[in-house]
Amino acid sequence: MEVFLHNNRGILLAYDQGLEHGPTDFNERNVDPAFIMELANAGRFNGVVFQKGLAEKYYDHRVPLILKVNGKTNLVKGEPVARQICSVKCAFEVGAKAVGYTIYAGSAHESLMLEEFGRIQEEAHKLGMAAIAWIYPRGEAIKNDTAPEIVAYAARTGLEAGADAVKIKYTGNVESFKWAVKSAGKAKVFMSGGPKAPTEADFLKQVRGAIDAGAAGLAVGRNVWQSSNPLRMASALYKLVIEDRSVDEALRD
Ligand code: FBP
Repeated sequence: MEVFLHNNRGILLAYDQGLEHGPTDFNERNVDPAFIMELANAGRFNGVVFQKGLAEKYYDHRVPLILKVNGKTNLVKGEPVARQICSVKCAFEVGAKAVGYTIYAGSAHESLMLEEFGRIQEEAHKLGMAAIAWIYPRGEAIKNDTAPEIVAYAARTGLEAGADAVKIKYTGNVESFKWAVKSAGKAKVFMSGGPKAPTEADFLKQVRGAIDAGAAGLAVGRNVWQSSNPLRMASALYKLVIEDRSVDEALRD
C-alpha cells in the first residue's frame, strides 16, 4: 500500500464509471481516458483506477495503477453482483500496483464476491500487489447504505476478507466515521467520492471529516473530473489530504 501513500495519505483518481454508469457521467473532455491520465499526473494523484481496457490503451506508468478486476453495468436490475472480468496476472502485466474489487455486501450474491475476492487477494499478494476492496452495502436487504453501523460493517468486512484498504462511503459526520475507521483495523480507509456535491466546499468538508476520523484518504472520480476546473479541485484535495490543511486553506489559491 505504501506506494499509494504520501505522509501516510493518498488520493486515488477513480475512472471506472464508464462501465459502472455509462458515458452519461462524461462530457466532451472527460470522456477521453487520455485526459484523465494527464489529470492524474498533473494533479499529483497517488494512483489512478482503470478497468483493463483503459489500462491497456491509455496507461502510461507515470502514476501508480489500481486495476479494477471486476465490474458491471447498471443496465442489469435486481440483486447486484459484479464478477471478475480481468485476471490478476493480466493486472500485474499491465503494470498495476494493486487490484481493486467491488463487493456488494448484503446482496443475495455477496458470497460469490467474497469468495472471488478471497482468491484474488491471495493471487495479488503472491505477485506483490495490494488488494483494495470497494465495499458497497447494496441490495434488497440494505435500507440505508450510509447508516453508521452499515458503513462500519462494510469496513470490517474488508478487514476480515483480507483487504489492504477498503473504500467506503462517508457516514456524514466525523464521530460515526471514526467507528468505521476503527472497525477497519489495519486496513487503510479510503472515502468514496460519490456524485458531484453542490459546491467544492461541501465536498471538501466531507473529505476533511473523513480524514479527521482517521481515513488515509479518498478515491474520487466525479467530484474531480466533472469539476469546471479539475486541476484546481485536485490541488485543493492535495492541500487538504496530503498537507493536512483546512477547507478554507485548501480553497485558497
Ligand atoms: P466517484 O467519486 O465518481 O463516486 O467514484 C467512486 C466510485 O467508487 C467508482 O470507482 C465507481 O465507478 C463508482 O463510484 C460507483 O458508483 P455507484 O455508487 O453508483 O455504484
